[in-house]
Amino acid sequence: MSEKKRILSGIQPSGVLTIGHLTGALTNWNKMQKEFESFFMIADLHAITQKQEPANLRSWTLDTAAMFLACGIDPETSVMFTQSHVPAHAQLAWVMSSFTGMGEAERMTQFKDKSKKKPDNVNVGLLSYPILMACDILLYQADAVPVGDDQKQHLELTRNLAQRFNHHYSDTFVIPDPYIPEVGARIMSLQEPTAKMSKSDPNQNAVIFLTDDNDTIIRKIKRSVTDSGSEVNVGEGKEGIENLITLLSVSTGKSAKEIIAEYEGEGYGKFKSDVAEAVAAYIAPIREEFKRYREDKDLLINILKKGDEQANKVAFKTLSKVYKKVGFLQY
Ligand code: ATP
Ligand code: LTN
Repeated sequence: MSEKKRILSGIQPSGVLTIGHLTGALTNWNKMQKEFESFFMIADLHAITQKQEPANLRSWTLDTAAMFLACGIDPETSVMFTQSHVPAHAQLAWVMSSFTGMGEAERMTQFKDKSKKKPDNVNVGLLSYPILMACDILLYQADAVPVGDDQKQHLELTRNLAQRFNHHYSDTFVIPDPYIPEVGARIMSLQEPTAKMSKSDPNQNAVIFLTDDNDTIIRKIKRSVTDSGSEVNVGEGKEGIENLITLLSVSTGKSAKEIIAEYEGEGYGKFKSDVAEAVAAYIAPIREEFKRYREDKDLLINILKKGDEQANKVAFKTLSKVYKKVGFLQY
C-alpha cells in the first residue's frame, strides 16, 4: 500500500476540452500526480445527464483520454480510467442517494443553472449528479480533489455525506479537501464574460478549445467582448478584460498585478493582440501532442483498460465495506 496521499478528479466527455479545463483542472493534475497517488476519471456517467449523441459520446471519450495524455498525465504513475467501466460508482450512488436530503440536492447551484438553461431536460440524473460525484471521490478514499471553483459546492456536499455516513455507522470514508488553483480556477466565456467558459456552449466563438489552431485562437480573442473603456484593469463591468488578464497570466506566468502595470495607458488593441499571441503559443504544443495520441486508438484503449482494472480494485473494496455496514446480507 502506497504511503502517498490520494487524489481523484474527473472531467465529463461532453465535448472537446477548453482552456478552462487546462487551467482549472489539468495543470494541477499534472503537478500533483508526482506527489499524490492519482486517479483521473472520464466521467461518462455524468455526461448523459445532458442529451448526447452516442457517436459523439464515444468519440469525446477518446478525445478526453488523448487530452489527459497531451496535458502530461502519465499513465505509468497515475490511474486513468472510464467511470462507466467501474460499476461501483453507480452502486454506491444508489446507497448514498438514500442519505441525501431532497432539499440538499435541489440547492446545488449547478443543478439550478442547468435546469434554467435547459428547462425541457430537467431529469432526475441532473438532480442526483452531485451524489454520483461524491461517490466518485469517496470510493477512492481521496484526500484531495483538484477542481475549478465551480465545483466547490459539490465538494461541500461530498464532505457532508461522508461525515453523515461515518457518524451513522462508523469511520468508512476519508473526508476530502477541495484543491482549487489560485489563478485560472474560472475562465469565463469570451462572448459573455459573466458566464463560465463551457465546452458545450453553442457559440463556438465564446470558447477556446484545446484543439483550436493558432489563427482561430487569435481571431476569437481579438473579437472577444470587453467594455467601452480603455483601461486594462479589473473591476465592476470589466469582466471581459479581467478574463483576458487571467488568460495572459496563465499563458505567461506573469501575475495580474504585473500585467496591469505593464499595460498602463496602452488601450485594448495592443493588449488583445498580446493576449491572443500568448494564448496561441501556450496551447500549440498541447494541440500537437493531442493529435499524436488521438491517432493511436489502440494505445488509448489499452491505457484505459489497465486503468479501469486498477480503479475497480480500489472502488470494489470501499463498496464492499459500505454494503456490509448498511446491513446487506453477506454470503
Ligand atoms: P462544461 O465545460 O461542458 O460546462 P463542466 O465544467 O460542467 O463542463 P467538466 O467538463 O466535467 O464539467 O469540468 C471538469 C473540470 O474542469 C472541473 O474541475 C471544472 O471546474 C473545470 N472547468 C471546466 N470549465 C472551466 C472553466 N471555464 N474555468 C476553470 N475550470 C473549469
Ligand atoms: N462534476 C465535475 C466532473 C466530475 C468530477 C468528479 C470532478 C465528475 N466526478 C469527481 C472531481 C471529482 C465537473 O466539473 N462538472
